[in-house]
Amino acid sequence: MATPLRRWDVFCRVVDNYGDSGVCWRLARQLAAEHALDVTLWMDDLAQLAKIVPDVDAAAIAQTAAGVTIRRWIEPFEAGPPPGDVVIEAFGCGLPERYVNAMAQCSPTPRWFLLEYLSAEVWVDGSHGLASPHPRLPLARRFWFPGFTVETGGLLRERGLFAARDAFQRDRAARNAFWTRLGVPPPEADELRVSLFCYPAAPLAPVLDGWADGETRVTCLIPEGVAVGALDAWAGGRIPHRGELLVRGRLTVCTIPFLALDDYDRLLWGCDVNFVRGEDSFVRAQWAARPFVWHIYAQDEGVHWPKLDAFLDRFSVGLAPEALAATRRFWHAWNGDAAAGAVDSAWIEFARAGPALGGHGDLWANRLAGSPDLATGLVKSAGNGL
Ligand code: TRH
Repeated sequence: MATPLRRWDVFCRVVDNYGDSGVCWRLARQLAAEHALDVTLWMDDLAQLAKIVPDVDAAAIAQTAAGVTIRRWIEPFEAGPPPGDVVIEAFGCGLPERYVNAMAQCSPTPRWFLLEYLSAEVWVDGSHGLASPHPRLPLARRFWFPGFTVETGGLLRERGLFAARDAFQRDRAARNAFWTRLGVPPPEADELRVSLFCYPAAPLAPVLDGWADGETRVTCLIPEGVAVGALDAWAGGRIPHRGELLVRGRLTVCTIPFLALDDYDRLLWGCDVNFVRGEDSFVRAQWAARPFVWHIYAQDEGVHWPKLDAFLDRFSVGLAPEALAATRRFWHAWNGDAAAGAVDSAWIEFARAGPALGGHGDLWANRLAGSPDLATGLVKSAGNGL
């Protein structure tokens, strides 16, 4: 009988922002909690992780949180415990040479997966699972592409996530307690509650002005540190402190704390529209199944535009054409595409599509949840010797 592949090592180098830490932590935590695996997360910088997982000590060399061993990845890499049975190399971070040499000495050699960035582009279906032999050593590596189809490695989705979301959305007392903890009033019946997470370049001022002058009451919740420059310019240097409300016309802006990962989910579940960015918050907004707006991570030579449209092409199946057109236009305008026209008028159309997008979000989330989640797919694949 094959020995179970119990020891997993996940390697992550933090390039920028929070997504690298968020994705790798989420994966490590799920492997430990749902698959009873012995997981070590090697991370070169724990500052971002400590911000979204308050149990983590950014200065510790080794620690345990949520059943995961977390070790600071320090170069030169010291000989530590023997390599895991399964090794995940996240986002092309490269493994320490000493560790790779130790992998080659193992019998059998560890399963090695190259976890890639998320993309909805069609080529991903054909690239997921391909082997990439090591140039020097008898080690096989395999690409693991997250994605939106059964041909890909799927998306991170914890067991019981939808049930937790639905319970929160049904439980007014729990929601009110959450808003109180964040220092914001619970929503009024006629209010549109918006969470805002974006990159600094987002055209925030015209959207905030549009909300201030609009017909609907909007409350915009902004985690501390997000879009500070744009917000500061718009507020004339008077960004509201945590717990303070800045009211302009029909708009109320509230600064909330930068939340722990699981509270961030609650924020998305509790808002009517979620502005998200990058990779992990983008996926969480899809699980929240409320209308959302994606600020994509901009790349050189505009290579992010086909990624944005590839996602919209997949997402739009079954969505009414007017709602799709409004979404495409507002997402393009929010991402700085001048051809999409004025971002404030694009918002008006997008807001009108809200009811259609709400229903569609549920269908989309349920459709995605019909495929295995990313962690389960990896466990199966490793166990099958693939
Ligand atoms: O922070 P991001 O922009 O991160 C990434 C990385 O930059 C990565 O290098 C890049 O390639 C990728 O974007 C596209 O956005 P992301 O992926 O959404 O990660 C944010 C994480 O922070 C996510 O796990 C949710 C979490 N978060 C909280 O836990 N609390 C909060 O209050 C907020 C706003 C976010």
